[in-house]
Amino acid sequence: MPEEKHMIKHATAVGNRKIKQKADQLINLIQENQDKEFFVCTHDNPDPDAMASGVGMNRILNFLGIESNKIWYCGEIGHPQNRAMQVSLNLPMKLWTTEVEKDVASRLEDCFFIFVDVCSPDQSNMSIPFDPQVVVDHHKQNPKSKDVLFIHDEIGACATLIADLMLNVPPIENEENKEHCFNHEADGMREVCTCIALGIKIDTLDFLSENSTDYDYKAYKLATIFMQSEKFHKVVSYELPPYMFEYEKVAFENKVVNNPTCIIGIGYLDQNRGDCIPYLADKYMRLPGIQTVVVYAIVGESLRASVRNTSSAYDTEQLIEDIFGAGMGGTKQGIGGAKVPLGLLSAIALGECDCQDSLWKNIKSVIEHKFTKSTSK
Ligand SMILES: [Mn+2]
Repeated sequence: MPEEKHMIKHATAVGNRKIKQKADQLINLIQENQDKEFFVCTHDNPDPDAMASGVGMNRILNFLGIESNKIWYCGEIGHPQNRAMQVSLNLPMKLWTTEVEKDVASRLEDCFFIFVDVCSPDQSNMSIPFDPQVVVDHHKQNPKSKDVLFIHDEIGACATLIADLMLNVPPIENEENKEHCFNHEADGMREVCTCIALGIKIDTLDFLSENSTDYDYKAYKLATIFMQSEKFHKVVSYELPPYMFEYEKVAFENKVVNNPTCIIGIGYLDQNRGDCIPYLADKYMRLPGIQTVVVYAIVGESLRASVRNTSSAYDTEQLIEDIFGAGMGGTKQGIGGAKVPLGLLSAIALGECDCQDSLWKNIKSVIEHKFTKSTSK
């Protein structure tokens, strides 16, 4: 291991030319704007790749002398694994609010936006409304604004692009030595490596996703050499709150299995227990023969759902649209979700009127009907 560490210290890149070409531009742009306030932002409901990319981008900024120690997001960090990552690594996730938005809007020319793992405020999963100056992303989409430095390759994880950028930042020389951006001995770098390893592992589904590449594997291997193994494993085998086990029972009793599909209505969930939905959706995908899962529940004032699909018989995005309506959800490689505000009916969901049972029954039959209709097209 020590030998490997020594070797890595002088490693220059993950090797992706698309990134090498953009690294200098990024550094110049950051330096030209060093007097501005930097906002590193990611998509709504950040996942491990989004968080890792934000952490790595902050390291680059700090290395270049820019103060930036937050990762801005909207939505929530809901999935228990995502929360485990935020908590065990003490990540500086910062919720974007209307107050922040007003404040920023009043001095927009003094602000510099960097988007990671998302490319444009026009996307349905990006609620921070300002156009970024820099985008680092690995998804298919392109930023709408032309006036943006777009650092992009369609590979397994955004964290891979970020690790590659870190390795491409030229070292800063002083009398004693050369300081590298990707220096595992620097403050906080072991946490950065832990995040990058987690982001890549989880976003590439352990390198099984269609778009994962050797670059992802190289960056992952590099990060794992310096990561904090204990924290890494704590996130990989994340703890589950006790209520998860209770809702496993509810799901087991309510499931409608029709191989290869499975749909499960959970009923009403407390606002802070919405994480049951993606958890159960992932779990039911492991039932033999199942290729499509929809798990839904009423959470607070919305109907929320998680969708998983590996079947080529239906398009996941279409399935979500058929059931929940256009613009109500999103998907990426067969993993998706939806959130439909209940509007007027919220009063019932919140228990202000006495017909919670019938509201649930009606919603359940509508969803099941639409699901059957969409999957038997
Ligand atoms: Mn990603």
